[in-house]
Amino acid sequence: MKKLTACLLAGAALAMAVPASAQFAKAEDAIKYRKNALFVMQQNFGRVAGMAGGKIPFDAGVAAESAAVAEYMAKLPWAGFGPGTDKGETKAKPEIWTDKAKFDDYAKKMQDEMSKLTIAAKSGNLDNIKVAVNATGGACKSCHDDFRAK
Ligand code: ASC
Repeated sequence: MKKLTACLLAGAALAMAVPASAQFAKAEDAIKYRKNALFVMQQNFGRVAGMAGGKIPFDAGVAAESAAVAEYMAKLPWAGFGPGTDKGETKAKPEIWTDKAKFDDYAKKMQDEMSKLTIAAKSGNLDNIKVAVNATGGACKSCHDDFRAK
């Protein structure tokens, strides 16, 4: 019994530490998962970008919180791009699975830029936030250009 509990706890800890190992019951669920993670990420990033672009009044607290949520969400979508999830309700191009290393590089670059955005947003300096928003948006765009269907 003790062993089983230890095993379950270790499994749970691993699942939390390594979201990329997430398993899904169906390919459809993985597709939904990655889309929803990207959606929540974009809503939070978009709010900060809106402030950087002067479309939304700048609120340093909201910017810092939104950037932190976007940074965390940026970790999640990749687990949903496993084998067999290339077909369905998705704009993901087949090249994601044939040129995985390039896709992974883009994913990492975006997460790195998102982390810098969190730091900039925490600083409360709007000029720093603008620079980081542009770099992050650029990382989103380059991946979309290569790997997202129109
Ligand atoms: C967004 C969004 C993207 C990126 C991209 C940046 O807010 O939805 O796909 O930023 O437009 O160029």
